[in-house]
Amino acid sequence: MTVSFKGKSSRRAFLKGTLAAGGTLAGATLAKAEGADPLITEKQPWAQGLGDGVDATPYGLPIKYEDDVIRRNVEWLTADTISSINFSPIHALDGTITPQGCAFERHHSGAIELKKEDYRLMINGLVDQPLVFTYEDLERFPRVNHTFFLECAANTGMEWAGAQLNGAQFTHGMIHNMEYTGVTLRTLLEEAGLDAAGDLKDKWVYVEGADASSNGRSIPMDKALDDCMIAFKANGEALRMEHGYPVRLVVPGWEGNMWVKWIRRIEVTDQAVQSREETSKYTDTLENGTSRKWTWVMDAKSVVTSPSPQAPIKHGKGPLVITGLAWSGRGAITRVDVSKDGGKTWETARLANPGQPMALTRFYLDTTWDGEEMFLQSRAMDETGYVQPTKTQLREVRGENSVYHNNCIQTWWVNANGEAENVEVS
Ligand SMILES: Nc1nc2c(c(=O)[nH]1)N[C@H]1C(S)=C(S)[C@@H](COP(=O)(O)O)O[C@H]1N2
Ligand SMILES: [Mo]
Repeated sequence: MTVSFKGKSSRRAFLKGTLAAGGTLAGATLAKAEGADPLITEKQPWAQGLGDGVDATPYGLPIKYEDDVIRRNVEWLTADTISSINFSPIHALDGTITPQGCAFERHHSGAIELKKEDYRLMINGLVDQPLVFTYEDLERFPRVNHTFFLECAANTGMEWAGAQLNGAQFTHGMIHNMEYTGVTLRTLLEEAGLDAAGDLKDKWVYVEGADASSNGRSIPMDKALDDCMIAFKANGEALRMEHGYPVRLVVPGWEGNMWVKWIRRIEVTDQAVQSREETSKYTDTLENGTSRKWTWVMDAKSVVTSPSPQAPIKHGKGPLVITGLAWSGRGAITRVDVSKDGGKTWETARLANPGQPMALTRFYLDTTWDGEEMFLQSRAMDETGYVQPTKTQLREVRGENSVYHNNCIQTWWVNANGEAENVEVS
């Protein structure tokens, strides 16, 4: 096995560590008090006075001890922070729902402030009756609730040429998973009437946002009528400004770029617009220089979120919870395997809950760490039978000219101190 470290490519002999558990799983000292613990035996300051009243924080923030669990950007990635991206702190989250306050942002011309009163959504083109909805109009259509992941097609895009960024937040954090409330796009298209469009099979909708970039994208009518949503709430509350307040488009399982924020117009057309965002961007250049286009679906993918470079093992050998996230734009995750030896052997992880279509799935491997180095990987499978590829397999098909749609298996090298680093094995 060849291991390549960040920024360099060195050969390392792979330690054939005996991964057999040391036999002391319930590690005798795991929860046993060694002596008098003042935190148990002494009355603590927080029990000697009163806490905050209920009016202290009308809208709460995370407690200050968690203030490192925040979105972060990588300064050298973009020229400025306006047309830029930051990353969800997935290494520090658990479960599957991403709180809006730390869900990654991607803007092409910055996040805009748009009041509900000033909000308009227009449907035009090949419809029976062009319509303009206000925000209040949207609230009067039957509502649906669904949880979906949004992954930017560029997620993991810096890793094509080699291990690059040191942390799950940076390699895989262009993703979030929220419960959306809104109306189906079908409901609104049918309100405008689609008879004028004739045969719907070869029709498209062109969607654009109210921001300066407009971020226009063409979506096949099939998808528009299938499961797209016009959403105004996420995780129960209004969308945050940075996620498209007051209304965004939800395109389940498809690349994040199509999820137009501050959506202002939907045009029914008889062909794709071939906009900037679907020609010069969000296409995948292959080894021979030609580019794939219309690569809308996000293929199955997974990552170990802990341990990982930002979440080292601090407790030494013994019981260890390995955890991570898996997802597929083609349906539900059915199985996730975890390897500790760079893909030589695999153990099937426990799914915290049965996989939901096009939503994040949490997995756990409850294991025993023998204190030896590990080459940690996870491998997702979805309901179509698709198996997440290794980096080598992905490169065979895609070459190294791509930015988008890198869904290869990730490796963390965990050393004997429990520290983890982004590496590549082949
Ligand atoms: N109007 C508009 N919509 C947009 C964008 C944008 O810049 N403007 N960025 C797109 C991209 S590339 C992505 S990945 C997602 C990011 O959504 P988020 O900021 O809520 O994470 O929004 C998409 N929708
Ligand atoms: Mo994106």
